[in-house]
Amino acid sequence: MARKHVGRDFLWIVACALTGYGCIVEGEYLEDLVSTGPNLGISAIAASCGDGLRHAEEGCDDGNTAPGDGCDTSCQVELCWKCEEVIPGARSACGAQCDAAAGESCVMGTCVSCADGTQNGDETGVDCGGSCSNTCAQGDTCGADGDCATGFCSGGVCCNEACGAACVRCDLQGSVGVCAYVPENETHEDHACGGGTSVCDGKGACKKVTGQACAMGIECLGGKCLGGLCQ
Ligand SMILES: [Ca+2]
Ligand SMILES: [Ca+2]
Ligand SMILES: [Ca+2]
Repeated sequence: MARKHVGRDFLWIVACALTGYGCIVEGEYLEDLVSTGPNLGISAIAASCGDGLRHAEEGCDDGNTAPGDGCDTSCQVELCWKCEEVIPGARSACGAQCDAAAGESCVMGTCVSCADGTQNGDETGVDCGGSCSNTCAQGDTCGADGDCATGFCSGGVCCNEACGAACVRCDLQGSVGVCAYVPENETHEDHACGGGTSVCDGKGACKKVTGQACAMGIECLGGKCLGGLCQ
């Protein structure tokens, strides 16, 4: 076998003994050589994407430059596809890795489904929420009411009720999924209780702290409004 390297790396003049189907030169299968002689092939081949030969700089070459079939316009393997050649360097055959019949889709290069036992894709819980038809159970994480079997997503948790009052929340430790009172003297900034002027009273209401302007004692955590200020 003789080989002469001409110019840049992807242009070669090649001579090699024919295998009957082409030549293999340094691991690359050169099918163009078949037609050039009964026992000796001589050919000048400019490597290109879409020529049906996977060259070293190509992740695949399926003989075209069309995308969507596993090997893209620049001869790189597309996400969630696998491309192989029977002979290294020959034409690539590509197959999709995701099983569409089993509900799998490709997300960021990974096959995901609503039945794979893993939280993936846009699921808010394991195989639930997001674009899955399954809704998540009470206490599971969520992004919208529609993610939850209960129909209520509050504070990122599937809740037993809407839980929208000032000093209740559904994600308190020990009662996740159940709308419960925020403990006394704690704040709930998401529900506009806090900011140094008010705190929760432990019974679901937001009250003003000492020194804040008031009209009635019921506004104040201490229960007293004297001289226009909470005591
Ligand atoms: Ca090629
Ligand atoms: Ca292609
Ligand atoms: Ca899943």
